[in-house]
Amino acid sequence: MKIEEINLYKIKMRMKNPFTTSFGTEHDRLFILTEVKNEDGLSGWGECVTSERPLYIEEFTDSSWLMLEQFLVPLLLKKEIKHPEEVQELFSAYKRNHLAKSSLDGAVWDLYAKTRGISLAQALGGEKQTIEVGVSLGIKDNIEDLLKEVKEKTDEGYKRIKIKIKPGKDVEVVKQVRQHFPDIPLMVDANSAYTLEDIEVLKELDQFKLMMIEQPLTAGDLIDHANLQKHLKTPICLDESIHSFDDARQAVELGSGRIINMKVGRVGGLTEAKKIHDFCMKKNIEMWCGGMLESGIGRAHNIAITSLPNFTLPGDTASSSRYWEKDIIEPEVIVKNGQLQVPEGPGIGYKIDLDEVLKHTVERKSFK
Ligand code: OSB
Ligand code: MG
Repeated sequence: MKIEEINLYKIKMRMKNPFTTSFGTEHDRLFILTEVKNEDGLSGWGECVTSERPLYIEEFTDSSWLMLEQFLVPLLLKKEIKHPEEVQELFSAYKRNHLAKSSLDGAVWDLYAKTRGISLAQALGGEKQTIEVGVSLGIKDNIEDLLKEVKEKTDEGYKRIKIKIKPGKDVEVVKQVRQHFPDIPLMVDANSAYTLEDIEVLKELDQFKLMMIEQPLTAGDLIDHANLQKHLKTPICLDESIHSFDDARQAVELGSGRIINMKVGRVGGLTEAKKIHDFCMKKNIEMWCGGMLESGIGRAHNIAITSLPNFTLPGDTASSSRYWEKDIIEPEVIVKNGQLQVPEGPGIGYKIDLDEVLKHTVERKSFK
């Protein structure tokens, strides 16, 4: 297929509820949608899962916009693509900028699946028809609000609850949640808010039967995590430390954690995500699909990758309605009893609601 046209949409969408992590609170999502068109006018869609500020990762929405328009779009436009794996190769000379790269990589994968009349899940080699998901709960000002939300989400059937923690809002918070919900599958995510100096606090978390503790230490670190894992019974799950296949390989070799949170954007796209998946499967490293407060398009990509067999633990892909008054896809993503059906239609398997996309578009650029 030939990439005849690429459209970038900068989108601003208000979240139903603000989301707080150890690095700050988000009220609005400012992100980018990418649309790639082939010679038949067929469109593939991707999402650049950046935020307005570089708090989770060094990229931010305006940096990715520049990266896309100055470097990545010119490389892809007018190219003849036989297989989406070529996109990663095409972008490889430019360093990092994985969220930007992934947004075009994902759009090309979607387009490729559509040209073949198969689902994106199928194109990736996924076989699951149903996937299991949990939900990620932000830091709350008071414990009552958190307990209420845990109850609500547990009643809705989510397969596990993840709560965000930070220094000063950790042991006591987890203790309360455990007292009220002794048996739910529970985990915590620190978003790299601790150092090895905090080892005693982190060890205290061992008493709460947590499934895992996600990214306790610095983003990018593998060595301190390996050291910490030796002192913890609770498995460490890596998020902000895994940006590539080589990171995953080295993390496994060093023993930096026992579980990997896969975010397709963070590793630069579906091709790299699949490579990491296959490696983890061989090495018996469990994994699950993380979330970046995506719109329906990013959510659809997450569902497709989660259909691969080594996504053995519930991910963070919750219902559209948890985040948005109205999502930009049809139908919306609906979780029932903690389960999602993997769509069988071509590509991402959801229709894009273009009116809704344009309603939230604050900047737009077309390349032909
Ligand atoms: O660390 O997994 C994270 C949201 C934004 C940035 C980082 C993270 C998160 C979440 C929310 O945990 C996941 C979601 O519901 O999409
Ligand atoms: Mg995380």
